[in-house]
Amino acid sequence: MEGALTARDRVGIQDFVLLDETTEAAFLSNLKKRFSKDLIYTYIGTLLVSVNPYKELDIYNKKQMEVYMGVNFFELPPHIYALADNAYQTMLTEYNNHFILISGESGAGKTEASKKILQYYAVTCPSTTLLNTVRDKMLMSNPVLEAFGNAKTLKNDNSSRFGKYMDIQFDSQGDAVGGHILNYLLEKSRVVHQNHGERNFHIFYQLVEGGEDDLLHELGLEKDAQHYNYLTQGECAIVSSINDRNDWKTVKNALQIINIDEINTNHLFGIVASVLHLGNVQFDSDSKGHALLNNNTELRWVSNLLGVDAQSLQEGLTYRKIEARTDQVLSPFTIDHAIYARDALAKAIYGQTFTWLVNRINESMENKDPSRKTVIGLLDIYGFEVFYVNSFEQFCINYCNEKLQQLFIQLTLKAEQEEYEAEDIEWEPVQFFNNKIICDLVEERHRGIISILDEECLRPGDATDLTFLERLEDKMGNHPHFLICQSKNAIVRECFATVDPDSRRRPETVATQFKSSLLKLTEILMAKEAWYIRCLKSNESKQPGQFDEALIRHQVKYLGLMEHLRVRRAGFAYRRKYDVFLKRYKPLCPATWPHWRGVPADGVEVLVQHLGYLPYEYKMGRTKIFIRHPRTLYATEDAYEKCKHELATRLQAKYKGY
Ligand code: AD9
Ligand code: MG
Repeated sequence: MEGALTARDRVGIQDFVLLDETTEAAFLSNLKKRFSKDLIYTYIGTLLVSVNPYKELDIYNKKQMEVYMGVNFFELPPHIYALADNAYQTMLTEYNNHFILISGESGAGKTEASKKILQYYAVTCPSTTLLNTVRDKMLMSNPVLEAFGNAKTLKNDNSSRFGKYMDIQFDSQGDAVGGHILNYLLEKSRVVHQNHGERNFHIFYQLVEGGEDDLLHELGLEKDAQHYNYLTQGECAIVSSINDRNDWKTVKNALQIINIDEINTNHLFGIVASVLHLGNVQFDSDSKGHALLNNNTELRWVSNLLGVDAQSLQEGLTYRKIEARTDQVLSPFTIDHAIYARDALAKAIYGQTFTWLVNRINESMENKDPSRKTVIGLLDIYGFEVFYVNSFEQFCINYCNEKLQQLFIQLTLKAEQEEYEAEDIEWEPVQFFNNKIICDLVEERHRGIISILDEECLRPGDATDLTFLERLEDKMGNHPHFLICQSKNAIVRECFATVDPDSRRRPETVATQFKSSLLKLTEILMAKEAWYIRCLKSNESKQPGQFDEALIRHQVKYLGLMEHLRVRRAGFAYRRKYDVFLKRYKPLCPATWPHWRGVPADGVEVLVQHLGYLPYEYKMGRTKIFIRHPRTLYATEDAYEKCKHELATRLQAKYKGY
């Protein structure tokens, strides 16, 4: 009977912690029920699970933002705005730094989530005209970085091909006063090669499709993507979900907002065009098998647009310079070498330009006010991906995802359980799969894949993909998680080392640099309070309303959501050191206000007894109080707000006459 259905029957449960049973089947059934009602968000405690709906939902607007502003987390239906607001409110009351880790596989909705959070802060934080410009810059950094750093892949029409960590800086009033972006390893190989069904970075198509006639004329470009070798390998220059012409306008406008002036904008498009021309440079072979340029036109455009000498450029593409004792000798390339040199140049130019853009964006968002600030960091990286053929990029991307999973495990499953033990809280351990073994396989010194790769790259002589594979098999063929045989990698060539001419140190390979940058990122994140959004991909065909149960079950499993739920359910949602808890809430009890003379733990016990906490609602640890449900804390917080208000009114009345 329809009328007898409870809200729980109709829309499922808003927080998995409240499920009757913690089986995978119950978990999936709840997720599915909610998804079918367009309820894509569900909590596990304060963790937000999000399922990609692949359709526009009317839940992201100013009105909705206002509903969630300053409201306690569990009082309203789950929403990404609630998580954003809760992190923000905690930052303001506790004056500490936070980060929001958004994870999930390629196409699960991470980038969309990070944009929604940024929009939330842009609209809801208090503002002044000056600060509005900082905000606009933060918002507009997105279309620019997406144009240059995102591309259509088989998994996602707008796939991030770089990792991004963005700090949003707030002053003590909660105004957003600045921002800073750290970017991670752009997938440069895409500039010169795309798999079937994939595209190059969006900006190339935007320029060719949307660029004004005058501009294209100046850049020597045809208004047709089919004309360019670097744009046609994937055979899908036109994508129905992408409007390159409109995006072109958005990007041009965004470049202005982030303070890239006209001269630099022209240089920027000149570089993009030069890459397209470079891709059309072709070589013939002379009778000795040496590479010759078959036509000078494209090369002249490149030299023109980059402002470099055409002769040197041509020599660079067809000869290797060998430094003899007193002289330079030119040794001719074969066609293969020439193509390799051409592609390497295109990738290097594009990669450097991307870094340049990130630096400009950072300058434009820089916080000019030196006073103290707190930050909320947003982490949106490339999601886990497995293709038919996987190369060095997938290795790096998936390694990055394993590292973040390790961080999640460290902070939630491991640290949480260790804390209960350290605080003498009675606890039944929850078993979980620790992926540290996989991270070690990749990054361990001397024995990990990256170390072996380094050795091969730096070994003089005849290192090839095959010798690398042999070394791997030699060293770790018996390792239970050795994955690598499937990778048809161009690794050794990709990893040519960058040498610092002033340094005699052993040069670092791309893989080692990436490993170090991830290590630094982990340190940045570990120093902050964490919030998690776990994005799930609903189906592989990007269709609205399709809930592919097997696909989702798989993600629930590898993201460790069931284990997280079990720890959350058995554990405590909130904990604070006794002195911190007492300092805040002591006005709520006559025995602790204005001063508690004994040790803080006793004061807290007196205080919570006075507030009527039931025994199962909290536990007293060695140094902290643990509170099981957030609603207990919220009731206390509400009482505190009321009490503060009454105290202020009383003080006002008292001093009115002075
Ligand atoms: V990747 O690892 O960068 O390849 P993401 O970032 O996880 O991936 P993205 O946010 O780009 O995925 O989402 C992919 C597509 O799903 C978007 O282009 C939207 O079409 C769709 N999407 C994702 N989230 C939402 C949403 N909350 N509402 C509507 C969404 N559509
Ligand atoms: Mg993305």
